[in-house]
Amino acid sequence: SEDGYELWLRYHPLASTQATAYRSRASQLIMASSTPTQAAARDELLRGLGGLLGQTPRLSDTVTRDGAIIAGTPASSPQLARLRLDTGQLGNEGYLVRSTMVDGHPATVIVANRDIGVLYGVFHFLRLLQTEQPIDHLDVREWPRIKLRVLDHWDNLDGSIERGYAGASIWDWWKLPDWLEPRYTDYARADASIGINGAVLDNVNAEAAILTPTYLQKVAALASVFRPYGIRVYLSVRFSSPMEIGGLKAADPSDPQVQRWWREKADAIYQLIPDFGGFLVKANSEGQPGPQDYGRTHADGANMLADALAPHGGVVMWRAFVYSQANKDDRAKQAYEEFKPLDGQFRPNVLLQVKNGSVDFQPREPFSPLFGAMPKTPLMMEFQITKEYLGFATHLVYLGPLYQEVLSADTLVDGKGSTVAKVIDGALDRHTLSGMAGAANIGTDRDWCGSTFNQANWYVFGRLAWNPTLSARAIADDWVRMTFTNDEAFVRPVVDMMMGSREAAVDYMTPLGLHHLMAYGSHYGPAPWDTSPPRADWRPAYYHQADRHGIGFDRTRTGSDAVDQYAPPLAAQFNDIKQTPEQYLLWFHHVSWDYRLRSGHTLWYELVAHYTHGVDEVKQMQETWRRLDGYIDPERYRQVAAFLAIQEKEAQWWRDACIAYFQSMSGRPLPPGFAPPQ
Ligand code: GCW
Repeated sequence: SEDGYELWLRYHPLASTQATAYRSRASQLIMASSTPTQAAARDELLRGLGGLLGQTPRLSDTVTRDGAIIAGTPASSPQLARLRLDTGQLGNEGYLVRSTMVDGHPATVIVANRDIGVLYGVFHFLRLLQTEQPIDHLDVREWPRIKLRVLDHWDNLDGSIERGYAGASIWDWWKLPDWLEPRYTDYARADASIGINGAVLDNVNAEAAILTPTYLQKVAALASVFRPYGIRVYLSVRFSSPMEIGGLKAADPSDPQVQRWWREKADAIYQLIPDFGGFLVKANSEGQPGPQDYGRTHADGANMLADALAPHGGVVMWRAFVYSQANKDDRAKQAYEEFKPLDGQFRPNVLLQVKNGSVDFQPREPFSPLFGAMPKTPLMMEFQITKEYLGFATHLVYLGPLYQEVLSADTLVDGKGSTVAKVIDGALDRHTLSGMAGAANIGTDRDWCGSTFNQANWYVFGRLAWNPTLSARAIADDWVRMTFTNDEAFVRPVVDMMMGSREAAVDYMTPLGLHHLMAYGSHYGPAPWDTSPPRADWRPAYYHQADRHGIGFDRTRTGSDAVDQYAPPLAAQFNDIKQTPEQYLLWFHHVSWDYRLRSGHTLWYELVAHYTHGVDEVKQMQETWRRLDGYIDPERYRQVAAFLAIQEKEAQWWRDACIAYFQSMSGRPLPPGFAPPQ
């Protein structure tokens, strides 16, 4: 049945003409399977070819006919060694997929320096078939631009997931380590298929229990499932763990007893999990304990953990997501203020993990000014894949354009072209350690992600972590073909719909640079009026600042001066209302209702127009989908249709609620053309 469990790895039979052509290129398979990774790669290839082509190639030791596939490393395959292909640039994870002659026969080779590269190459080759690409003259050379490509699971040990909208945690802690769900392997396959090589298993709001021997056995069992797929496990750790499970009185990073506790804990972990990745830490943020509790800095805390992990090759991913009530002025400034002065103070095995924007995973934020501001520290990107602020499971919002917008943004810190992508892939400041993390959207729902289209967000995250310069549209195109069909009449409108979906959500939720208007707590639905949150910086009015005169957060030099956290040319641009891109207008400026935008219309008019346009876009998406009935299975078709209807209803709710509320501030009538019919 079409329940979405297969994700994009649907090896369903291809159209017969394609299949016939491909079969002649898959006549034989020469491929070792003596290591777990080799076996995983060979199993995947056979499974994929069997499903797509309705037949599997004959396994063989030598090439005896045209159309063989040879896959492996020069070390594991004498045939491949003899070809002397240039694998220099590939590193440990890269691969080649090439059409070439072997022993007088045309053949396809999948070659890498390490087994894991072969597995990645196999997935690439299968993708070419799934998307019906020509494979007669292949010359693919791929390697990841970013070293740590990690999913952060915000999974609690009781099985719930913070900001998870796809069921419970897929980690069944009760039955681990003795029962290994087959689902763990499918999870690893899906991750490996897009190059994800790390998984942080537990929530950043961490529980000390994860570091007890009982849980570490369970973690080790998961690590053993993931290992053949090139995925390392990491753990979120609670900074005060030495107190909670170690019996110490404090967790001060300068206390030798505390340092010893962490060293011994790290040693114990590596006894069980020799390739353990390291720790992720949320400290002194939203009530979590941290080094500042003892008057120490983030660097002191991170370095203590880094020293414990360093002998084993582990890393610390220290989060920069900090804000506090004490900061009355502007929450958006705090991370930069706390971390920038620490540049150069972190150990070499520490990465600073920075959310893409300076507030919190909003539908649109300018990139965080930390990117480019700490050249001596490897900065890791943190994206959110789960749609906490973007309609949870039901709204169709493809996040590729959001990720791409941030990655391609120019920080200008080192002249033109100093993009965020170049900061995080290490190219700009010559870091060898680099990383990109995504807060996962995965749960026990049959379709993993709560909706079919949410699967695309897991997919695009992985592909961009592998290469942050890829285009979101090209990735969407691959995903649609793999997930649904190669029929152009379906692919084109659906890709267009996906590409426009994020802007639609921005329009019906928070257009023109507005942010954090969501209901307190749930973050679902509009509540710009809500004064109930106990903290000022949790109240929407803190962000929108609407009054009789205007709306928007003044972050210019006459306001909070957050603009000066950016490189001087950008700071100047954002400081000037005339030069600020309108998509960030109310992020940086408090603007009068009658201010004229580039269109010549007033701000009030444009605000109403954007909200209305967002709703219209969703109606358009529904219209597109209505025309596509019959191209795919009825199960998935119907669910998407139903979810789009929910989205339309809620887009309308957002629009009406926000306009009504802001109208109570602006006192302006609805502009002509937008007034409701009498
Ligand atoms: O977006 C906010 C969420 C919290 C989350 C926090 C964080 C894991 O509302 O649920 O906690 O960010 O990223 O630490």
